Amino acid sequence: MKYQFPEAFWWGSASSALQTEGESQPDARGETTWDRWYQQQPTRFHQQVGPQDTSTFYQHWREDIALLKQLNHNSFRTSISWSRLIPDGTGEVNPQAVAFYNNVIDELLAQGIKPFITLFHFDMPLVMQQQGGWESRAVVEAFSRYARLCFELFGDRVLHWFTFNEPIVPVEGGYLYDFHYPNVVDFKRAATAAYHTVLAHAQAVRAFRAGQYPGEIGIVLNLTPSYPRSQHPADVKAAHHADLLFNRSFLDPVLRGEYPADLVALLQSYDQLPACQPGDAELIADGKIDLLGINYYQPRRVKCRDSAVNLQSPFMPEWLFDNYEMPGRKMNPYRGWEIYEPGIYDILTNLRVNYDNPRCFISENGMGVENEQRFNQNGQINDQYRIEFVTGHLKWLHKGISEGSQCLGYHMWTFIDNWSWCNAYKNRYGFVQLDLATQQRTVKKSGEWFARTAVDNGFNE
Ligand code: BGP
Repeated sequence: MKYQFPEAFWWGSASSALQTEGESQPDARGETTWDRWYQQQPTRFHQQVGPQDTSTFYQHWREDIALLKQLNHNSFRTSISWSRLIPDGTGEVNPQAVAFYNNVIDELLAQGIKPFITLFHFDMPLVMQQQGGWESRAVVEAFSRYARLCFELFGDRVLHWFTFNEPIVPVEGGYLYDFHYPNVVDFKRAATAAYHTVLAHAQAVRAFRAGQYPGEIGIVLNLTPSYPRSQHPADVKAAHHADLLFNRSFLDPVLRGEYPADLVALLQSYDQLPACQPGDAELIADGKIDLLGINYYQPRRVKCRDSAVNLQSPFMPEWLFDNYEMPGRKMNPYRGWEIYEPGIYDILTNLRVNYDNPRCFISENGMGVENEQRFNQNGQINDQYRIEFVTGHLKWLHKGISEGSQCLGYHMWTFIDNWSWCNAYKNRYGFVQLDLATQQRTVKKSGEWFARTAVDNGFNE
């Protein structure tokens, strides 16, 4: 069967500034929370590799864009580093950063590759974090100034903007589960940070609309469909709660312009609602997007709690549900995440049926592999597993499109193996293998496969 995709489908991949750029000396960019955390606690990072050890995109941008072209990308997402552009978050603009991002954008366009630009991909300038990070309304203001500056500088050429990448991840990581700075565990503070992120997003959208820049603006959300263990009402309710907290807390504001009433009621019942101010509801209503990026890696399996919660302990999401290890689920043996290809179709169907079928695309999907070097044959990584992973997901994506979903493209995570936060280089995801020591790049089998698929706009099976 031929899986043919719509005309002008976006084929490409995604990456981010901090994970690839390098050049993190004080005169090149301001410190981020990651630089500081790594200095303080290097052992929290896999093999103690920190954010300075990258594929050095800051130097190799021209060569890497040539590789993107070789892999027949017609689009590519990366982020601008706030701390490179404005080292202290609010003050002087760094002219070297402006020149660098101009070079990247111009070269992408010269090679026929649409630049998709994210404004915030986990890399909070340290100064902004010291002023409260997303818990602070002042930082919300600062973000919208930074966003406006990016639209002014690059908006004549960048036509696809994304305010945030996976905004819930810094909230979960930084305020609930201790895998991002500032390593706090406090639900109310998490809820406040999440709420202010939504406000920051909406202010940036307002600025974009007010400036009448060409192109469109969206956000990238990691959506994890929540499947209940059974149809027992208690399991179904648990899955609904997980969905409210981890998907709809961002999805509803950006697509419907408001929070789900049952999420508000739920948080209120546990006294966990963040403080709001007059005008917030109007601001959130103005934050509706033109384009949704969907990151999909794995679903969430949920069951009701088997034991009562200790009401003396601080509130946590796990009061409302338990994660469920479904027997027989298909696992990625090299990363430990479930592989469930129909999840991508379920996301599209949910958006089509319940959210008025928004314009969207898959902005990340990918397969992480530990010790991938073991699959090296004659100097090339033979990653047949990754080709199967991508085809499996593309088939379900194709089905969603054939039923009417407005899914406009598919971007893989990621282009070149990159530094991945606390996991550093533990799990490799790239189409291109990176030798960190020599900086040599070698296209993997999956990269060659992707190049053919992009040029054929589909594949046969
Ligand atoms: C996504 C992030 C990426 C990247 C990826 C891989 O959620 O957007 O920035 O980190 O996950 O994650 P890991 O290396 O933990 O497998």
